[in-house]
Amino acid sequence: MSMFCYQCQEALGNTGCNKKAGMCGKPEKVANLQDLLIFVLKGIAVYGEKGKEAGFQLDEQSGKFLMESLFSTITNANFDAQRFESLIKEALQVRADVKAAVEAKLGKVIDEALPEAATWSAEDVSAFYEKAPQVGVLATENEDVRSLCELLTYGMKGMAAYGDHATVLKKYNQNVVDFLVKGLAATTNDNLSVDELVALVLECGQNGVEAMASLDAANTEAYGHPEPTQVNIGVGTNPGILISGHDLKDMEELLKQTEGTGIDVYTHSEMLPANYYPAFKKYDHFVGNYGNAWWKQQSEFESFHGPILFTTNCIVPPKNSYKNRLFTTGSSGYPGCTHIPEGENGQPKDFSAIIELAKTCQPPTEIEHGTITGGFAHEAVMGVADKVVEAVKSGAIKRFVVMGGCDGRQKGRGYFTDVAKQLPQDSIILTAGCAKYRYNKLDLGDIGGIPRVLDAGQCNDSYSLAVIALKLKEVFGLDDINDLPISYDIGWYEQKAVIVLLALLYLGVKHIRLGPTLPAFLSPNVAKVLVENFDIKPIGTVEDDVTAIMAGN
Ligand code: SF4
Ligand code: SF3
Repeated sequence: MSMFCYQCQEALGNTGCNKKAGMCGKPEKVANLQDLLIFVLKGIAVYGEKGKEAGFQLDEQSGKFLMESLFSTITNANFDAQRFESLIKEALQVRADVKAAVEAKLGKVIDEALPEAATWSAEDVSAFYEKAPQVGVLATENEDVRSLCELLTYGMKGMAAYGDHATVLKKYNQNVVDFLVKGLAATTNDNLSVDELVALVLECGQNGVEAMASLDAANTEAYGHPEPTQVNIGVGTNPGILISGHDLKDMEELLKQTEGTGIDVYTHSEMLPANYYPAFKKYDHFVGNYGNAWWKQQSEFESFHGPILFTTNCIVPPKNSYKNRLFTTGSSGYPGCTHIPEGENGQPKDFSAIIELAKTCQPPTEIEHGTITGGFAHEAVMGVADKVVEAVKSGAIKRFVVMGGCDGRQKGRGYFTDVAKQLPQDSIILTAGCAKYRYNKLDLGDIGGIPRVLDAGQCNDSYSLAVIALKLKEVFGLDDINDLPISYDIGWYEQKAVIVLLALLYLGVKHIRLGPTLPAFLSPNVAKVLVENFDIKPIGTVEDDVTAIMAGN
């Protein structure tokens, strides 16, 4: 077997990608290098855990490296083998530095037997390629232990991505990094019981809440609280730059650097919520959103005509027709596409190459026109809490349905469009993440002025939905979050959705429907634990699910 990866919803046959490339286009070489990188990161964590008893913590530079590296391995973030080769080299150096620092702190040399992740070393890059196929997911033989370790690892990847975004905005969270060390080290411990691994998975959810809270604070302190907004989905007459992904700092820099250049800026996919922030709305050349969720990018990027900047996932392997217009930055990367590096000495990133290219491009071709509504993060919803509570008490709102998460290519995802259409007029959809593109252009009306689709923002803004639920629980004087008139019907695709799911489980949310398929990495026994303890269930037919949701099941 050349590669094995089952971390996302598109895993081949809902079992695992094991050919020359994954369904996402990730080549075998990159998949294996990602496995090796995770292996070495686990080695760093083993030393970090050893030092814990003496009060050792990873310093900010190493913590940042850990988060960036995990983030790079998220589905559709980075397809560049060379980037992974250098990350592995750096990880081996970080591991050596952490080992030395821990030994200094302990005042002794660590000489006990350690997992191979902490001791393996390589003379050169060719050794990476020899080792990589031996340290993948299938190296763990027991399928339940493998399943729990991977659930934990994927949750940590999502958490690391959110932690990385917060760090970019100067909200480095040591607790998040401490948990990454604990969790990664635990996956090398063959003596942990299934119960201990389940407890770690929930602790991962707890730290996921903390990572999302840090990111929420980072985003809102830097750019203000999202406001209810009508976002233009048509185009202007100037050439444009399209910005995709989740990194708002890149958004800020791009808007600043394009001001007065005659170039317009448009958001794509998960960058849509940037339109809701006061700090960005003030720019006249910020025209609106172009296109849909990530998976339609091959046709939409052709008709956009201008450069596209990926700040994070989700990249679809580009067509040659626009590959020279595709740029990456941060944890994203694609071979043959220009990568914009960090600025030197704390300076902003330099987007001038993208701007110069944009000046030579045609304006975008309009593919839609009109507006979409969003900006209902916790502050905006809490601002009208009285109205919401009154509508629930009067019976005007019977149920809230959280339909956040990811979108994807699978045909079965039409389910979410149909559920949105068939939910009765007295229900409200709460959403976050790119899952919303399945229904955010439908005219679903409002309830007494409250739109029937309330979009909180990006997938990380699922935190807002949790804040709203906890606030409503308080207002209604309930003891159990599950007594609220809220149902969860979540679409998932990649590992950011895994941490959102674990965060919800940690908060005690039960009866979550998950689709379009249950994760391939859940073994039958682990799936059983989730069903028995949390009543997680796969989506069913649209009719049955709408009926059950409205009946509170
Ligand atoms: Fe397959 Fe998903 Fe892994 Fe890509 S990320 S190789 S589609 S399981
Ligand atoms: Fe979407 Fe990739 Fe997950 Fe941030 S952009 S939600 S899939």
